[in-house]
Amino acid sequence: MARHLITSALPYINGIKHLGNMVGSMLPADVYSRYLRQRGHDVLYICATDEHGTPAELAAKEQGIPVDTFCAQAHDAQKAVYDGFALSFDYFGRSSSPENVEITQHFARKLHENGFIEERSIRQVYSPTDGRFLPDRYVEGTCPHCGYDKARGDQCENCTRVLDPTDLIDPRSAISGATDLEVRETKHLFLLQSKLQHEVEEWVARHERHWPHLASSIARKWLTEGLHDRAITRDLDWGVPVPADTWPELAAEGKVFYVWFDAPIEYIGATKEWSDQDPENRDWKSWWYDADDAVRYTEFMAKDNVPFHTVMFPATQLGVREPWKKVDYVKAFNWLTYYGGKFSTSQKRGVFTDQALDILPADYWRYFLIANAPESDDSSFTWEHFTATVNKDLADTLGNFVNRVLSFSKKRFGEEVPDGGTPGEPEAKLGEEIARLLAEYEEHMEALQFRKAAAALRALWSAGNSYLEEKAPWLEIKTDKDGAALTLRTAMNLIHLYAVVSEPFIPATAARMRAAFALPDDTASWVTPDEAKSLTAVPTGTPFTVPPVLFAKLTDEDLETYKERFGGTEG
Ligand code: B3M
Ligand code: ZN
Repeated sequence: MARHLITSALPYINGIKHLGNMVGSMLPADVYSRYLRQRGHDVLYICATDEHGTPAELAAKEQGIPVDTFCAQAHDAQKAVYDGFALSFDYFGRSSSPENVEITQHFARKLHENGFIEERSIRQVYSPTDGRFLPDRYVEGTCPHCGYDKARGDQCENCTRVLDPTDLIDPRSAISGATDLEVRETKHLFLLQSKLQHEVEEWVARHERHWPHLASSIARKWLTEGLHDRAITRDLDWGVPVPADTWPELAAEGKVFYVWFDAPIEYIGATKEWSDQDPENRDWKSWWYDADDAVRYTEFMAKDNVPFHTVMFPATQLGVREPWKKVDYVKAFNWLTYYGGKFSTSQKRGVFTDQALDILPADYWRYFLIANAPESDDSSFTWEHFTATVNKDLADTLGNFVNRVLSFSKKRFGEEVPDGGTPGEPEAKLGEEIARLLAEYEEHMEALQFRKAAAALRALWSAGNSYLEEKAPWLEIKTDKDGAALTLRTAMNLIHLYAVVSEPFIPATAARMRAAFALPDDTASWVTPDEAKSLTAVPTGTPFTVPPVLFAKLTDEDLETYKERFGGTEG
């Protein structure tokens, strides 16, 4: 038994996420956590909403409510969707928590003590009308290169040139449209990442060979470009305040830390939130502090988040000069596209997680998304592919098998698992096949190869179908009643095995399959390939019930309805 710390990238607070976000972070983290728990490991799966930053402030402003109220509501709304997806977080926290404030400030003080933070003056655009400094992207104006009149202060969307807000002609505030902008001098804290470059390089070199290529190649690229000193404070009302004991002047000016400084620290903060709810029994520090050999830490994220987790956050952790746990394995994902184009939150293109649950239960999505996760490359969501996969794998191969076996047995032998005597050659062959596929499934799960694990699971389901076709108990029963009983008893044992091993992917359906059998003490957490071979976990005489259809078959009409509602064309 090992201790596994698992985190998935913290979803930003403004708005419900789309399926692409789900498959690139939280869902695979959940599948992996469930698998490890079943295998008897001590698992702590932590996530949280990432609540600071300008977009949250602006979204609150748009709704005309205070930003803390906005975040509290938006947190609950996201949490409800994740519950709907059956994500088994041990804790889902909030980066605006007092715990995160405390630990973020502690990190900043330590970085300062160790000479990695410096105050520097910069010139920044100030909007008297808005009463605030404007981040670069909130200054708009005419591009000096191409004349585009909606260029942003960080970049011109039209000619893609990188800009400084002071380059813009006729600059205005993107928030209010105000044109009375000024450039003011203001002080900020800079994290001297350049001083940590070598240490980060060494740390990456020691770890990257265990990481998937996608993660290590991105880390390398960033290191090659060099780590630059970075401003880690902002002039905003909402954020972790700069601690007054260390920087009284900046604190008095109301400076807060930049959202990307406090967000990764919230992995630790949220663990403390979890611990603070039951301090007698939970010890957050044992997961994070001096835990190098005691804990294995796996992070899940989409590729755009990789630089922050493989380079910047490790730099922060190294600079603190305290033994904070660093990531062991970075599971990174490419993009899930919608008909080959971008899922887009701002353009409302694609399928959002709350909408998905309106249409079908979570297990349909969980299975489809993981079976098609953008692991080695981008992958594309289409309704055609989704409905075909649901029908073939879930409704036919798994659902139909379960229903057919249980209802036929009930009809011919009553509501208890029939006897049928000693297993023969076909059962032995099936047992071998099941053991082989289960070993394959375990191997892919341990290697965090989710698509391959899904394929092995599907193969396990198929093996049951082949066995059933071969034995054809509906014919067998006419000439050999015991033989048919043996076939059905064996198939029911497969159903129970499917319930156990499908749990990480389709937990609700797995529970229904397991509950079909009235087993006295059915706590079996996992079945090893060797145990699976004999197919005898559900003994003769066990009462069972026939569950309602596990997966509905989706019709052509359903397909047309989905395409019409969400748009199903190249983007
Ligand atoms: N919230 C970025 C994102 O939403 C960011 C991840 C934080 S992980 C510490 O993609
Ligand atoms: Zn331009």
